[in-house]
Amino acid sequence: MRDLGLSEEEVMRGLQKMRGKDLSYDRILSSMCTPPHPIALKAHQTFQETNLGDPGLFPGSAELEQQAVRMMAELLGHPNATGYLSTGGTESNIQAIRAARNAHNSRDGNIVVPKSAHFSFDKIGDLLCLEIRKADLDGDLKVDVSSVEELIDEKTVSIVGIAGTTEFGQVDPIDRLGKLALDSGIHLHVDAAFGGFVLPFLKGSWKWDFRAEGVTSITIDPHKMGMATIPGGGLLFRHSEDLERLAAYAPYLTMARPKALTGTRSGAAAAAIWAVMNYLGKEGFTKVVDSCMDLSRRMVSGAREIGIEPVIEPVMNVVTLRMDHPEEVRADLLECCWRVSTTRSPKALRLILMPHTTSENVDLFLADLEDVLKRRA
Ligand code: 0PR
Repeated sequence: MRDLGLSEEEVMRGLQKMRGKDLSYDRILSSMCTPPHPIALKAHQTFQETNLGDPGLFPGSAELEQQAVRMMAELLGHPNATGYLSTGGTESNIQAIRAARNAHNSRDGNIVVPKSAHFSFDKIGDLLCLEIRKADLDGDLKVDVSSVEELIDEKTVSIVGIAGTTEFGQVDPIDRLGKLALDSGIHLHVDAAFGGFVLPFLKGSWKWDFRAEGVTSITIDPHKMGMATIPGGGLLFRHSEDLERLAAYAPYLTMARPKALTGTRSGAAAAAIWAVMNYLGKEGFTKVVDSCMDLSRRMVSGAREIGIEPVIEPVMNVVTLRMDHPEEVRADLLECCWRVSTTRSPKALRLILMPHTTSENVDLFLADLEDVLKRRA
């Protein structure tokens, strides 16, 4: 650190220089994040100094958190669900599995996750000393329930289903997993980090949330399709005793039994989540999701016109285009300033059509993709 401080102008100049190195979102097709909704930014700024780690000092912020949790609980089909706002999908998944492990009271257990599970589950295995068993997928890239069943034994503390897989945006058969969990007397955690703010606004009668019997907890991320500021995550439990299993004891705080994984945590995130949900309402979110789905369909039909097929018909706003060497195509597209990602199996180019993407950019992207593929042919 320097001995003497800089002027405000010098600091700001230094910051702007670095900010200039960051990419703007418009040509990013690889991210599950998007610029926060303007109302989220305003809310965030207003609550920047608040700390939900000591909620008695910030009762207004704490009320916003409770109300945001209640809105999400209602969205997920169980208005009485309890939970808290986390830093994102990783924390929510850790905490859900920690609650399941504590309910099982075992220290050498296992969990069964789909092969498509997010890498946060590998961290969970390490952190919570659980064996991570990976179940096969079917031809549609949904988890094969019979494979899950085969992997369960008396040491299994939870099974996991994904409502919106990271790579393909697929939804596992949560209702069938729920029945299996009930029959086996174990938890079913649903990772809807991405799908949580998409699936409720799609037409169709999915049973993937608390409406499916046997679902004990759900991860839902406002900082992805919820358009809140980072870090904004959510974790909900069907039964309040599962949330209690996360409590620590801190008698000197204004809340003696905090449940979050982190100590100090941002009230600004709670304000941002509360603000976007109230500002947009179900009608506003439906428009956002409709538009992202329109763009996904536009991407797929444009790809078909240049001879590329999707791996699956998009269930959500994740489009995967099947090809042999997606990493090389990705590198070529980078030269046209497009950021895309790739999948491992089956091999594909992965595109996420987030609220920041426009139809003009989808068309420009498709034209560049066609050029890249022609050059490689
Ligand atoms: N569960 C699922 C299904 C996810 O897709 C993700 C993240 C998580 C859990 C973990 O969430 P946090 O990252 O909030 O802890 N999915 C994206 C991914 O890993 C996150 C992401 C977002 C990556 C923006 C890159 C990026 O630019 O691909």
